[in-house]
Amino acid sequence: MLDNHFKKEKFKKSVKENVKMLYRKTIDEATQEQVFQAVSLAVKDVIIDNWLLTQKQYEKDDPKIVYYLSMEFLMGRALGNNLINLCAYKEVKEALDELGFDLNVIEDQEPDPALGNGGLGRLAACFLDSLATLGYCAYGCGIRYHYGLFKQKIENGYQVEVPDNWLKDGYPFELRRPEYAKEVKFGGYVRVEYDPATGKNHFIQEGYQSVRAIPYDMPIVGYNNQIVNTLRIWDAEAVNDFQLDLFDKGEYHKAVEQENLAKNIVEVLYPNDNHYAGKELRLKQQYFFISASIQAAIEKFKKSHSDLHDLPKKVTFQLNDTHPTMTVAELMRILVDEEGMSWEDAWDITTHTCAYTNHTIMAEALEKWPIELFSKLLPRVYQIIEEINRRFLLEIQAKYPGDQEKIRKMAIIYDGQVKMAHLAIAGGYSVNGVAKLHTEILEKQELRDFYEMYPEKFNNKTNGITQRRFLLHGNPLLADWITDHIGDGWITSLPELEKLKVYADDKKAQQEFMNIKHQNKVRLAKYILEHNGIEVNPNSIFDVQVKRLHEYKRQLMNILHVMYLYNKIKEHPEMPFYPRTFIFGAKAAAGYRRAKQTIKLINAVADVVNNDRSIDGKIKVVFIENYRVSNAEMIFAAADVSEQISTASKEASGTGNMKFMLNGAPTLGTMDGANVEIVEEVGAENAFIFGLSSDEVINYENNGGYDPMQYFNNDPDIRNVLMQLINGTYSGGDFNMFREIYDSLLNTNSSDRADTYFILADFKSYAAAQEKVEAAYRDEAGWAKMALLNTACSGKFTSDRTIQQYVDEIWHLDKVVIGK
Ligand code: 4GP
Repeated sequence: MLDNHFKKEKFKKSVKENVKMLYRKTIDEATQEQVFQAVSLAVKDVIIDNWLLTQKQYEKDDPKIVYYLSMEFLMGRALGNNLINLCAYKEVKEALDELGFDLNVIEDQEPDPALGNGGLGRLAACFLDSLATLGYCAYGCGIRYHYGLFKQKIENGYQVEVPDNWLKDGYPFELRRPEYAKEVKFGGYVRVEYDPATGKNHFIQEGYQSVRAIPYDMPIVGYNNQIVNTLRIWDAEAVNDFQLDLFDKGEYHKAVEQENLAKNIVEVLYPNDNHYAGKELRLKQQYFFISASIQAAIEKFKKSHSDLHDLPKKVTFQLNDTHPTMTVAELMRILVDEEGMSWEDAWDITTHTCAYTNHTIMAEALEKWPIELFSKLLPRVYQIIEEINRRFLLEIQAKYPGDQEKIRKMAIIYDGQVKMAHLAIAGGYSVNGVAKLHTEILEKQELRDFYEMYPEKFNNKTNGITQRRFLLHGNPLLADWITDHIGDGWITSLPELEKLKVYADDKKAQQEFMNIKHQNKVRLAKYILEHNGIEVNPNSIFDVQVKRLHEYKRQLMNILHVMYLYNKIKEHPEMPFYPRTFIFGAKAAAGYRRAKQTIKLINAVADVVNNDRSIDGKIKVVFIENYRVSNAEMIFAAADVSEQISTASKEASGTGNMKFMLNGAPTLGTMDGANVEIVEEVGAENAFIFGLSSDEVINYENNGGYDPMQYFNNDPDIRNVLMQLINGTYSGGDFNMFREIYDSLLNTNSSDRADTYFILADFKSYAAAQEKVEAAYRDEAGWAKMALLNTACSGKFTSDRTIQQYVDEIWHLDKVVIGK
């Protein structure tokens, strides 16, 4: 549907007008950044019409709403994506050409809104895209961090974090909505007032500090359906009127504190992935956005409904991991304290409105807040959680009389801590994992007691990704080729890619497919040369591992394997070897020492290997600086091999694996997370699987018996590589630079189990799988077929399928069609 605003002449005119209005310039005087702003404004204008239309339709239909509550939304750039979903990309590209600008360059002016760390934040962004595209009424609710995830610079091989001031030039795709501001209260104490008329106690928070939460709305454009949903992110401002009052009373300190609270609360995103740091400010952030979001949701509900008992029919709160679990208590507080409802009714409503998604089984990610901190910051909310806990324990006792062990393991408050996952499970009607294997592990292992008690709450929703961003926008050559062969149905119905299977053996199709891959590799090679100064050969195998840096993801195993290959080439210069480019991209949490050392090691190996003329460029190692959504799109399109090598059982799902598959890169991986389902779809013969199974890993973890020393002692290749960590080979003679990594694998003097992530156990099967990759790649037709089949079989992994399952099995939303 080509909106008439995108008729070229009209669009050009409005861009010129915007440049004039915004900058008092003519278009030929404007900078690329100014043109970006002007173009975005012109696009926003069209979006706003659809946004209004959508709002009207929602008012008319009164559909059930899902609030997707998340501390993170890793959106990536909006301009290109909005044009894609408005079906106006090509028209706008032409219009800009005629004005003398290149749309790609204009897109590059946009900061990458990085309000998330990795997996769960990017998943939230894909989900919003699918919700709008499928026509469901959804709000994303989050925080407008003034600084998103840091920018990564590599200096002397080390990661350096640079603040990401993404708002500095103003962000064109947001709308400030002060009329919907909410007050959020922290601290103070609770006064109880007995009302003899009703016989009820009233709980009144006093002596608190508060901040004003101001929503900023970002449009979420559905694909070709005129639907525009909303991502509502909350900013904080001081509550000014209160302040004056305090000044008058001489409470200067309190006024300043309140001002600071507002300043600090939304300042920065915590840069941790799969990890809980337990900072007070983080708890404040959680309550801040949850309180504001839930207040707004209830207010909206009450505008068009009279009975709050109907809330579960019209509203669902989906908790993206435990970070938004405060929802359970905040909803209870509003229903009981503000709406005067009985505890029982309020609990019934809450437990039919909240649902929880688990994204990790890493123990260090479990949120457990110290009671002292919690109760001081949120006195009333804490009281409510105490009461929820008291009743929950009675329920456990009724089911398992006399079983103290169950109470110890399941209590919401225990051992001086508030356990957020337990609250989320007790307070919600659904608990889901994000891949089949992950959900199974939750049921059998991590959340076993809860599964036993509430089996009906548990379900699986295997993750998915949006093909609109990661194929249609990120890989236009392949997107066009697919559309030429099977039509464009795949854009909204990814399983149609299956129709490509008939081309798997077709020589011409194979050649075209690989030719596109080649062009994408050339595009990436150019980027690498410009950004890293490293020349890579587009005819080499592009073997790619891009994701957050985490020990369980085992980037370390990958680079140790590179060291091993390098040793082999040096020893046997004559051996046949297909040139490889090992590409890494990863940010490490700022305080994660081991992860940062791994980055240094990768860069140190790159330095040695890339500069060793004697190996004829057979191996190149590239660490792509500042990996993020925008360069990810280009990287997936150019990959030959997708490295998904986490220790089995540790990666809940993975979503990068799906993006590679969609773009025709076979998986080299363990049977972990969604890899299992990828292999199910594409067939084991079209993937390279290796390593311990998740059962084997869990068995070692539960029963012991793993000894990495055995591998070190018995395998000279492994020993050789490990010795190179401490003999100066990659550190200019410094024996200590990588000592800690060495120790972590064999360890001898720390309390952690040596080689926690089973790198040495899996090393040789990984090397063998890598050999198979090389052999397979030499068979050109065979490889082309495999690559093509990966794309053809990736239909299951669209987030449209995931969202439809959430809708059918958890949310029960109503479909909305504009104009109906
Ligand atoms: C991630 C998981 O590590 C990843 O496997 C999964 O695909 C993703 O969530 C989305 O479900 N977890 C996190 C986290 O991002 O911080 O726990």
